[in-house]
Amino acid sequence: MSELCRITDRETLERQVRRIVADTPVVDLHTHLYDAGFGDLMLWGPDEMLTYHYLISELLRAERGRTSPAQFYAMSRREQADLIWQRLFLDASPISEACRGPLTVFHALGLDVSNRSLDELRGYFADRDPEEYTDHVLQTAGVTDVVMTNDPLDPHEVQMWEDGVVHDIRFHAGLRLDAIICQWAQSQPKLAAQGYDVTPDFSGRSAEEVMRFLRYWREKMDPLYMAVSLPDDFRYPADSLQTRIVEQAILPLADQDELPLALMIGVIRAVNPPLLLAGDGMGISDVRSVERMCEAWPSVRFLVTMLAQENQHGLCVAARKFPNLMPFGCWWFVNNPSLIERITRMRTEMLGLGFIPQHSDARILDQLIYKWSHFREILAEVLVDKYADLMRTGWQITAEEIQRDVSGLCSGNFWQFVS
Ligand code: HDL
Ligand code: ZN
Repeated sequence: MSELCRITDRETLERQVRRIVADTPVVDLHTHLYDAGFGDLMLWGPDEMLTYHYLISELLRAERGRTSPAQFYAMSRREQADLIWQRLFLDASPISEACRGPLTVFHALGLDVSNRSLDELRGYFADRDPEEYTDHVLQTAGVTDVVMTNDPLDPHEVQMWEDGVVHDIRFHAGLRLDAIICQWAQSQPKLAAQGYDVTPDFSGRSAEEVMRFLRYWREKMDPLYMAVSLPDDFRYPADSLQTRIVEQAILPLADQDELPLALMIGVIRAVNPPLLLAGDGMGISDVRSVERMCEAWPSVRFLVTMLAQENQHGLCVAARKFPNLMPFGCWWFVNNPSLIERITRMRTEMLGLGFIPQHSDARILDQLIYKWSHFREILAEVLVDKYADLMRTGWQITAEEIQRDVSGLCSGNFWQFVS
């Protein structure tokens, strides 16, 4: 190894790691974003950011006894954003992670938040061209590619695909399965109406017909993977309808068509229904079910993230046992600095560099800026400590090796796993 590239002191190590982590482009493997080709499905700008469902749930707590969920949702988007800005940013310091996010975005865009004028901030976004702004946000966030969430039973989105939507190649499809797996009662009639021979109890030719339906949409969307959010009580094996659909249609398709399967496990939908999208909660899930799927389907590649912090250690242990299991991201209710740090430290200690540390779950384009800058800060600090631990043994690390490692975490591990 050449003398020139050895890092011999912590100060140099910190400088190099922070630079590399800040500058290394990422692939965002799970988002709810759409590019401008999808028209009104693309969400961006301050009012959309401020009415992110994470902020809606925080607003409704602050508004208890004053504004009901129904009253809030009856407001215009602008009125909702004005109320959230007033209550969560002006009437109290915006220290929650969901509040800090938009401020990070405004700051990264060079806007001055010190006078706290939402109308002035709105002015920056007026007349922006969505495609030009997309380039600016991706470049500012250091994101090269994102994976969308594409539901083949969403009539609005389906029409766009059927009409031949021309979309941005940086926005890859993720074939979403929740309507099939988790809402079969509602979806079965829709599939039957499209000519698929499927039954309410998933009997007869239902499994092969669901596979035929998903293969149609694989052709249409060219997804990088199939994905589903599963409830905390999902079990495998089990005699539940949900598990039968997974066992008889989804896993065989993933296996036969070599299409990776992303499992996001632990959501409890609508724990408080009037909150709508903001009303989902979480439960502790069963890692043994993940292990049994990985064991029963060794050639299927499973991307797995879990919603409960209590499941993160078990997921790391499971990943040590099953090479076809790739843990990813700090999802939703664990996407907070204190938990991201704890989870990422644990993953490096148990999986080395063999995991995908983060995804954004962004719903609004601008969020990419804060979700990734907040994460990069934490990743850098974890890696500095881990490389410093190595250096104390006499092991010498180079900037080139750090770049190699960080590129794997930020994109290489994902491309290698799904290709
Ligand atoms: O099921 C999912 O993909 C979750 O990410 C939900 O969409 C959730 O509402 C969310 O946006 N979490 O960040
Ligand atoms: Zn999501």
